[in-house]
This record gives sequence, structure tokens and C-alpha cells, in this order.
Amino acid sequence: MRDINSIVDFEKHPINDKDYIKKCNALIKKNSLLVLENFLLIDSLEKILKETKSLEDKAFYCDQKHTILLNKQSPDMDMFDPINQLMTSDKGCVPHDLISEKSDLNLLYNSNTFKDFLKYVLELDQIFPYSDNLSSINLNYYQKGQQLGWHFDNASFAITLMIQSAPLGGEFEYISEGRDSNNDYIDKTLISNIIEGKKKPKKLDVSDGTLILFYGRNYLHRVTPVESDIPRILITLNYNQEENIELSENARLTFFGRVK
Ligand SMILES: O=C(O)CCC(=O)C(=O)O
Ligand SMILES: [Fe+2]
Repeated sequence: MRDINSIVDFEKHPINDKDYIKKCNALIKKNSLLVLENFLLIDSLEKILKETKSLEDKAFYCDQKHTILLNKQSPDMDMFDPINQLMTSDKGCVPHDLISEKSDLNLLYNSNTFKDFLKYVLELDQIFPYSDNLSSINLNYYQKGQQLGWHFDNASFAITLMIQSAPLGGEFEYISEGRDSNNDYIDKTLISNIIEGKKKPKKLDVSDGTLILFYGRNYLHRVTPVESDIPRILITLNYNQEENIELSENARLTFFGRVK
């Protein structure tokens, strides 16, 4: 029987150990993101890679322009206002309902050990899956030339698993300041400088099997266009702080091409 012990490398990442959890909590508080390299055991990483490859032809490729707040452009606002400028995203996505129930991804996503680790590290009371059948686990494919434009997430935290990084391009870039969504604050000058390329963002070099936790609602981030023939494949594990939440129909149509 496979369980979380066949998926996570507990020697490197003892996610059920109090001291390790405390260390991870301190790190994410300090850096605004937590990078756990070699989180997946090699066997599990290979199994998941095979699975993502077998589902690749089912991916829906969005070709949408959006603002950094993931909205449509407003005709009532200056087109050059950084929160009204359009960004391009054209990655592909396979939604949750196409992933096998027996997949390591479902085992990990539903594991109480993993969920408890996330709750303690992110200081959340509870976390729940999405109640629609598409949004909880997503396989993301970035083919040559494809990207995810600058944005802030709608969700307060994001959890990603790198399955196949691109040899060229497809880099995760971010800044760890610029917005305080609780206080409705956005630093437009900083954001404009980043979007225009006048100020350099931070860059993460992410290796295969790495788990990343970050506060994507407050930190502007993007994935640069992939430049290699080998696609970038990344999984997002999506939870909510409340029960019975569905991703909006509009977002489902945009990212999955269908609502159910
Ligand atoms: O692909 C990534 O590394 C980031 C994904 C992301 O930012 C998102 O799905 O909102
Ligand atoms: Fe994001």
C-alpha cells in the first residue's frame, strides 16, 4: 500500500517533527516563501512525471490577458496604470478530475500528515479542498514560448511541486513586497518598475521534486517564457481556509476551458 512514506523524503524533510515544522515556519516568516528541495522521493517523482506526460495531451491552454490582480482591463482606468495593464498567460492545465484517485498526488494532497504540516507552517486553523471537481490539484504545462504573466494570486497562499523544470527559461520571478491585501495597499511605483523591467525581481532556480510554499496574494510573481523544447511541468496543490468553496465559474472557464 502506498502512503505518504512512499512519496515524501522524510529523511530530508521530517514534516511530522515539531522542530522541523518550527524551522519551516520561521523560514517562511523571514523569506515570505519556503523552498524544500528534494521533497519527493525519486521513485515518486518519476511516477508523477510519467503521469503528467500521459495526461499532457488533455491539457487546456488558456490564452488570456489579465491584469496583475487577475482581472479584465477596466475601460474606466488609465491603460498604463500598473494595476490596469494587461499581462499574457498561455500555459496549459489538466484539472483534478482527470487525475487518478490512486495517484501519489491525491495521496499527498489528502494526507493528514501533509495537511497538518501546512497548517502549522502557514499558521492556519483549517484547510479544505475545493468543492468543485476541477480545482484542488492542477497539472500545469508550459510549452516553448509559454508563460504566466505578472500577477498576485487570489488565494492567500500557494503550494507548488516542480516535476520538470525547463532547461532554458520558465523561471519563477517574484518580489516579496509591494502589496498588503488586508490593508488594501499596493506600491504602484515599485510594481511599475518591475513590470517595465527597470528593477530586477528575485529569481528562484527550482529543481525537480521541490515543494514551494509562498504567500502569492501579497507578492507579485510570474513565470518567464519557456525557451526549451522540453516543457516546464509544475503541480499546484490548492486548498481553502473555508469549507465548500468553489473556484469561480469564470476562473474555471479561463483555466480549464469548462466548469465541470
Ligand atoms: O508555475 C509556477 O511556478 C507558479 C504558478 C503560479 O503562480 C500560479 O499558478 O498562480
Ligand atoms: Fe500565482
